[in-house]
Amino acid sequence: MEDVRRALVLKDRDPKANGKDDFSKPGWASNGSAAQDDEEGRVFIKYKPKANVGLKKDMDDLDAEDEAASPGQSKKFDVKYKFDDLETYVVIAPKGKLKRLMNRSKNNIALVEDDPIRELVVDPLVMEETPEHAEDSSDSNHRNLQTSFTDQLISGQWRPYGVSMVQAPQVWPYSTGAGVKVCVIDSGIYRASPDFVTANLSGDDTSTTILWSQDTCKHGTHCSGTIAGKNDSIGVVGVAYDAKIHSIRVFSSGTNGCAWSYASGLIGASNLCKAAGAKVISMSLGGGGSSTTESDQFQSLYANYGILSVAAAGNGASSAYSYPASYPSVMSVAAVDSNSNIASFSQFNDQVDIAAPGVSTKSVNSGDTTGNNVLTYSGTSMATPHVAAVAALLFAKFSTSNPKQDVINIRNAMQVTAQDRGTAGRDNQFGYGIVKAWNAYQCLSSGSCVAVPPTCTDNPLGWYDIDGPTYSCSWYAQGSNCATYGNSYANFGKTANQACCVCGGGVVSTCTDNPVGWYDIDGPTYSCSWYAQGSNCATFGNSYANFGKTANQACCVCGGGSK
Ligand SMILES: [Ca+2]
Ligand SMILES: [Ca+2]
Repeated sequence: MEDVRRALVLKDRDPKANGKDDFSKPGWASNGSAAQDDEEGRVFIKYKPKANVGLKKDMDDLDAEDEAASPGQSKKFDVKYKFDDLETYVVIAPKGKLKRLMNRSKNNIALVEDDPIRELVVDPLVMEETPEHAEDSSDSNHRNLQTSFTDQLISGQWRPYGVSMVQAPQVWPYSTGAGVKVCVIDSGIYRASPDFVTANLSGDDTSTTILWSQDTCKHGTHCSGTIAGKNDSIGVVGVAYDAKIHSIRVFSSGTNGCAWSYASGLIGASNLCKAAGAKVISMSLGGGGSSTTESDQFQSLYANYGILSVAAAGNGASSAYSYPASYPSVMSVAAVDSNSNIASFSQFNDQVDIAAPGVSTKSVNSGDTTGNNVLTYSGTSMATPHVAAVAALLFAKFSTSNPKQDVINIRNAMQVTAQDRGTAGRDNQFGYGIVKAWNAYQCLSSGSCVAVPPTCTDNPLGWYDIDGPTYSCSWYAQGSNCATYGNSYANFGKTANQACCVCGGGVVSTCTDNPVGWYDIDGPTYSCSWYAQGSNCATFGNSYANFGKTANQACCVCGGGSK
């Protein structure tokens, strides 16, 4: 039954029905010269519903044929990951062999795209160690309109200016982040630092040699210290000093283990964060290539699991997008200095959500056994954990039995109560402004920051244009894509301007999925978006109930909901 019901809709979803090879988008895949066929490619291969067995068989068959032709010389498909929720393999193989697979297995393949590089987002020119202590506790930092903050040395412990700027001390009488787990995907953590509460640390090793509890790069430890440096008489105090840190080390190569990783590594790490029960994922990293697979992962974590992902906007001093920050489901964090001015390096674009302190930020120094030899770094990397930690303060106090609503409320509260800077209202440098924990706390306490479901949604949800899933409403919402292409490339009977209200042309709906984020008993793939496609609602809408509802009851967009 399973195979039948998924197979029934293949015709509707098959991009070949449009006469186009949706999965031939990567330039090398369709245009590569013969000379490039021997180069290795690393790609996501998304299979069609339930087509994983067929795809794997085609890979195995090709391997066997190549081995027969060149015994001992052939290069096999190297499967790095299999992400069941995303129905995706991550595969390394010569590009020529990948093209042969795409041709042979085209009935099984929904999408092939490159697995892009992700790097740490710290400015190496402004790293310095700060061993000396100078007492300064003159600055009380209690007024919202205040814009200048200083590092204070209080009873032997630094209270970095950023901790004061984000209003953490005002919230501490009510929440210190206790019980909330923040997952830090980075270069590991120096677990032995006396400035961490060892019992609050956990992690996952990504190999037998890449241990979460070590950090030769110092970056992950610095970010973790901003979140959960112990409140004592040494080192620094973190924004949410009782929060738990779950460390996943994805950077291990290059000088000091401080080089790059892949989007697929990030997806794998984020799955470990989810499994560990994290409410927040902090990612002080990014890269320029967007990925449908990676975007889908963070959207799923947000909408289906109530996990807030926060990432660095980038240090390129340009308007370039950086991913994962620039996906709509991820909060993109810009950096400001101790005077609340934008950092010269901070990237600016229409995906920036919020700003936080990230210039000359003091935090824990990996390898320092005293806890007092603190390290000063600058970067949107340093801004990111400030926002993650503010979210932890709020999750500790305002979590309910409805995590999907909680995450919407908490993100909304941080954005609407941020201190506006730069151009009045939201702008591309600061986003909504500088995150302020006490403002957000008060707003949530009063009930006035509870987010109402959006009155306007993409219709149909999950729409993408005739060239395939890459060209979704999220894609059209970026830059000038709507203005340039919004009336072309219709699909599912609608153009982007008609389908995608987020980019200004869409349909205002008074009907929302209920509950938001519903999916059927077969898992998150079979969401309201999936049911909204083709004839899925009509065919399957009364079966596969989950969360006490069928698709027709939960998904108004496909005809069964609370219109
Ligand atoms: Ca401390
Ligand atoms: Ca502004």
